[in-house]
Amino acid sequence: MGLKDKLTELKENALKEINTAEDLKKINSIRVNLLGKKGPITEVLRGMRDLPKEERPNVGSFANKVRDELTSAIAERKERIEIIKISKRLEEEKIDVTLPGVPVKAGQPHIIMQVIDQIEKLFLGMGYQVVDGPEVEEDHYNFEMMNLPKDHPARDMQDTFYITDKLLMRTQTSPVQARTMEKHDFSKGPLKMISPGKVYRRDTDDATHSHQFHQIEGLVIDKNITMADLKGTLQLIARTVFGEEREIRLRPSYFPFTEPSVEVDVSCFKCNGQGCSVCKNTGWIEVLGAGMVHPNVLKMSGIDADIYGGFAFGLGPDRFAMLKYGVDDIREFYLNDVRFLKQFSQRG
Ligand code: FA5
Repeated sequence: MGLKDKLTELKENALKEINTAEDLKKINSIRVNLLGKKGPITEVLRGMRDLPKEERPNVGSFANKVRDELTSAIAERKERIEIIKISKRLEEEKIDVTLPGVPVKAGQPHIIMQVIDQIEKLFLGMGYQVVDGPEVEEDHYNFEMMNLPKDHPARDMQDTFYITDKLLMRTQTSPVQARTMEKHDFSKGPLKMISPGKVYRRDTDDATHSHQFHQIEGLVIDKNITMADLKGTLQLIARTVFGEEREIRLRPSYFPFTEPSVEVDVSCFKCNGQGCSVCKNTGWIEVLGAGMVHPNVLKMSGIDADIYGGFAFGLGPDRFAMLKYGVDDIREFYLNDVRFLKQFSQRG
């Protein structure tokens, strides 16, 4: 058999093998065997040495043609195998859109935030602005502008985390009162604001006290504001958050920045006013302090106390949340145990 016939036969057999190869591994091994240095084509070409000189170019170019044909047959087959592989995968990985979905675990606002949101909504509806203040506060705003000069004995009412002589972790949201009053332009109308946020005190943690807790400050300054406006506002807050059934009481109290001052208690959720360990046997839980803004506070913020007056309050959303949801230990709010928190889902 001549070399050309040998090559033709080899090509036909190789093409059969190439076109029936099922995977890339197989096609790669065919390529190496067929076209490699020890492969049959190289072998045939070696036989050219025995051919007469004039026949060599003819056979040589035929051999190159065969090699090119096989190379492109291999490339085509390779591509085909890839396509088959992809369509097989697509077939296998088809998504069944009728299968039920995997539920996604959604978070929710913390129970204290839920109370703050509720109170914010109530006040926004009455035209109050919501104001933010810094948690790292100046002694000047936290105490002095609130009518608590240095060495005033009432500073002991709020044991303080000091950072420097002049800087502290605010013990109350009341400094936002001074910050807002200083900036207010009364030609544009009365001042009505609330300010929710975190406050810090060196209190010993127990069932109703935490060293970090929340307050919502409220402040209204205008002409002719009376104690009756304050009482009506406090009653509205209590009814909105707790419903009609829970009672509130006002007790005379003292704050350096209000005169007169009151403290507001809500009847204990646990014993319904009978007295228990949560309310320390009083039947009541203190939830907020309030009063008529002291003239000194107005004056220090540049407001004419002969024309303007108002009321202020500072309520504890943590205590509100305890009463509203029947939580008998404030520390639960700060442990962030998901099993506890998810009991109060807004989604029901
Ligand atoms: C004040 O902080 C005043 N700034 C409130 C105020 C504002 C009075 C404006 C008048 C005018 P007091 O220290 O009582 O007041 O705290 C207010 C409320 O914060 C309390 O009624 C209580 O609900 C809450 N509270 C106080 N200490 C703690 C504590 N350690 N843990 C949790 N809640 C607390």
